[in-house]
Amino acid sequence: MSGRIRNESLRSKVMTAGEAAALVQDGWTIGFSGFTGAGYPKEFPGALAARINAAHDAGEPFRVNVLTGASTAPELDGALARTGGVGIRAPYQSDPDMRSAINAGDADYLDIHLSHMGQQVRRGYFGRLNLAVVEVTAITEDGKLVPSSSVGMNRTYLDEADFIVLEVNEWQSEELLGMHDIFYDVGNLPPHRVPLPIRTASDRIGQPVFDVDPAKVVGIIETNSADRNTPFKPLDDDSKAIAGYLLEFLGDEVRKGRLPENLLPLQSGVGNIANAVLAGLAEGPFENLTSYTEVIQDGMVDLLDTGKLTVASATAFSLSPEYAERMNREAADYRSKIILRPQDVSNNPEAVRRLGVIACNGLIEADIYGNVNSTHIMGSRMQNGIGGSADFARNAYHSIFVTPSTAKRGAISCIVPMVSHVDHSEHSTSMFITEHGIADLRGLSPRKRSKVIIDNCAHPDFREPLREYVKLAEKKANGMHTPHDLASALGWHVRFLETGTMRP
Ligand code: 0RQ
Repeated sequence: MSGRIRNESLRSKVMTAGEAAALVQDGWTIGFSGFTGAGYPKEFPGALAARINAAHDAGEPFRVNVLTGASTAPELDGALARTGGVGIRAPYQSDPDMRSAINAGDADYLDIHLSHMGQQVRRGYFGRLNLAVVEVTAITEDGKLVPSSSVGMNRTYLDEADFIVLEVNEWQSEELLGMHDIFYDVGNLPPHRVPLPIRTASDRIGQPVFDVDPAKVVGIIETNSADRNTPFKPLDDDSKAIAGYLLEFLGDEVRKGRLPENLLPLQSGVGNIANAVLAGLAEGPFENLTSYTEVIQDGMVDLLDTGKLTVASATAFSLSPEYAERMNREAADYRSKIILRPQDVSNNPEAVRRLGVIACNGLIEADIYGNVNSTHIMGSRMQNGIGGSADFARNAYHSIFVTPSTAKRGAISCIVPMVSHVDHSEHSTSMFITEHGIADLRGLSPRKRSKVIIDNCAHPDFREPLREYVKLAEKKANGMHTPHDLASALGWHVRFLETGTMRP
């Protein structure tokens, strides 16, 4: 037994993952820890998948509802999705097998703003939370839980679940103790909410550990397994160009006196482009930056190392294997500069608005009037989910969206006449950036927006077809505020589905 379980009465609850999974009943709703490949339970999900498969082999029904912080890893989302035994999945995923289960209509996916998840669980929208399965770094002598590499929904799941299984993962550095900031009052439901006392990204307002009711803990599994995040792709020319335009824009705003020299707290979305933007900042002129974001990617660790970033506040790490090892080795040094918070604090609209966060997120497609689709391929097929993008985009000081101008080797234009699904409406978007340039939408009416989006952001091959669409729409529309030709507005998507390309 590892020395990580320091509370004597809890030590007696150690068991195997198989023994813990045997406690689960058909139809249970389980709240798992885990956020972008960090801090998810490593052994319990596999054992539960085996239990579900065995039930199915015996001709018995067995389904569980899977709630998490956000996406996890193949050992959790993948393993459970492959059983065909996932009922509801919420609030975010990015796993290929889970995506297939959702798009096959087998698993019911509820794609939910990450900051809203806590109140939805507490109000019982998913029914009773039967079990919480939470990875921790250690259990203290007085029975408190030291969080691991993500905080996510853990506070809520530990508080709300009938039963709790803990995984104590020795791979996580013990030096993480003190990095987390667990604020409890944010979970109060209306009309008992209190102001969130965050005035700067570096404010600590809570405690470093989770409280837990030991009577609810039914099992403790000891593990020693690494978090599994996908490594980032090497920076390509398009990502570097996008980062360049963003830095130029920020520099201009400082020169015009509209942003302070150290900018405002940065939020950077998931994905390779977001990581490239961070790499650009590491080489850029800005000093004393802060970040108030959802995940800490490799690029943000580099920024901390250069000293250009003074503090990074988030809910989880989303590090490549190499950077995760480094974080583990040097957690004691990073502890003063990194704060991991519950996701209803990291993504809290009140904090995002007060701090004036500069939000930068990826998209699947944007339309000529500024609406953004972050989630659906060709209107119907779920990619990942909205995640925290709208928690930030809707409330940010600048709401920037970045994307390559085309997808699928140029067959798809990411700038389209009308988005096939809306996640962020025109009212929440203020800038688009592609490898061709930046469309600054501030102060522009829809028709003026369409001109700058097409001229500055669309791929040159799609600019004329987009202008032709605008001409047609202006002729056919029943109003000139946001002119559309409803008969052909989604024609590009239809053409892609029929021919494999949006190109005329
Ligand atoms: O498909 O994987 O099959 O090659 O979508 O696209 O270009 O690799 O971009 O990794 O930055 O992800 C919006 C999905 C972008 C992400 C999205 C295909 C493309 C590829 C991925 P393949 P890229 P990224 C919270 C931040 C929502 C959640 C969020 C996302 C795959 O950013 O999930 O923002 N966002 N969270 O080929 C068809 C198009 C396409 C397309 C791309 N128009 N049509 N396929 N793809 N555009 C806040 C935080 O703080 C973290």
